[in-house]
Amino acid sequence: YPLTSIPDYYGIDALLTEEHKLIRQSIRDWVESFVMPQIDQAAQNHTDLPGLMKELGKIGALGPYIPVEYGGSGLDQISYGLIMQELERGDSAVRSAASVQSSLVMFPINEFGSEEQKRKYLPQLASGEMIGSFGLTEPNHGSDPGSMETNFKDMGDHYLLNGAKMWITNSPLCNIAVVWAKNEEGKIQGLIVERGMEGFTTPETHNKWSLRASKTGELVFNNVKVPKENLLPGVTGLKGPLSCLNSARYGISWGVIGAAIDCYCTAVQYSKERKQFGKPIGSYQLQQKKLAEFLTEITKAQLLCLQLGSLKNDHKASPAQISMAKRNNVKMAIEIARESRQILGGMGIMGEFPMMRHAANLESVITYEGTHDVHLLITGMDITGINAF
Ligand code: TGC
Ligand code: FAD
Repeated sequence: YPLTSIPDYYGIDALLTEEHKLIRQSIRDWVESFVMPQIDQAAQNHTDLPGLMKELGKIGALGPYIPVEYGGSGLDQISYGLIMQELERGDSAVRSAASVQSSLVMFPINEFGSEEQKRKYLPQLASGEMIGSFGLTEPNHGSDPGSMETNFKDMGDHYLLNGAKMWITNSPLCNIAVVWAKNEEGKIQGLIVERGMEGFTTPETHNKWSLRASKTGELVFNNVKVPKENLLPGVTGLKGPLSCLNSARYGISWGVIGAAIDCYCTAVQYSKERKQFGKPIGSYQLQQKKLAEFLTEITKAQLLCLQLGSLKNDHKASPAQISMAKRNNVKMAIEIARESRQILGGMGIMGEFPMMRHAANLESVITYEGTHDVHLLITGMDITGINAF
């Protein structure tokens, strides 16, 4: 099933610029030629796509909104969203790779880094020659990162870092990690830890049933000497890592629309071709109900993202607005993946079709970057002013 069509039921394309559409098309073409031919095997074999990060660099998918002088493309937030949508139409693992590199590694270096750090790391991260990871979650602190235990001490000419991070996308592959840790006053700060520093290891997490084409692992720090120039000077407190999450969660809101579209397009085509009781299954009301609901939900999600993108371009998107979009759209996508699989009957469980892969991937997406329930509580707090965590 080629990626030829995209539902645009409300004529939303009219609200995009020619540049947006060109960017979307170029990423779509790349997904078609690079991702689609190998993604099922990679997921089945639980292995990443070889050379993925350099490919993402070549097509401008790494740090699209980072200024050109640091190797980014200086694009707007809607372009970033459209890139994420097309990548996740291929697979959430591909979007994850781009999300982490762009929003969780390049973003904090660009926002909170020194001029030297920006010049040293950003161009190589933009080209994909360097792979970054983001260490916030710990074995004992996931939804509540403010209670993290990882810490560093000032030793005069360097910092001494101890602790461990868990569930870290691309940790086994990364050249650098942006690590959030507490200083001696218990305040959270960011450090850039480089592979090769003594005492720094990145064991891989095996046997995932989700995001199988993405590497996940730990970041372990055992008396790691981190040079003082590797501290991100521009931010202190939980708002540092949470600002990065705002950007990544925004990208996920768009990304999952891509996964939903892939399932929707496949289900529409199949329902017209597959005949039972002498008629295409798409002629039965129960199947039409599913398809009609998929398109309605995709359209609502597209409008949510487009307006959120405009707010973000104007620096007016609040964290709670981003939480609402992340929560709504991931739930929308996982439900479409599950329901559309049923439209394919037994065929729906096969690797030739994308539904099971997307549905399994979205189990991670509904959990990472703040769980479904955490985002609900963020909205609840925004409505009532009462923190229910
Ligand atoms: P709280 O007391 O509410 O806030 C502490 C400070 O942070 C500020 N803040 C924010 N700043 C920027 N953006 C946001 N979204 C912010 N939310 C809060 C807040 O103003 C305050 O600032 P200040 O100056 O007063 O100190 O914090 P809390 O400890 O009660 O926790 C709040 C909570 C639960 C919402 C937050 O911790 C949270 O979002 N938890 C979920 C954790 C999470 O999302 N982890 C994601 C890990 S990374 C990941 O999953 C990558 S997956 C990558 C991939 O493969 O795609
Ligand atoms: P917990 O926080 O233990 O939550 C368990 C359950 O309790 C959830 O349902 C949650 O909603 C619920 N819960 C928690 N607190 C409350 C409350 N106050 N009220 C009601 N319910 C509550 N992290 C990184 O730092 N970097 C990465 O690159 C990264 N990549 C990831 C990749 C994958 C594939 C996965 C699965 C995770 C990744 N994560 C990463 C971690 C991810 O962000 C966490 O898994 C997530 O934040 C949830 O934390 P937890 O798993 O510890 O669950």
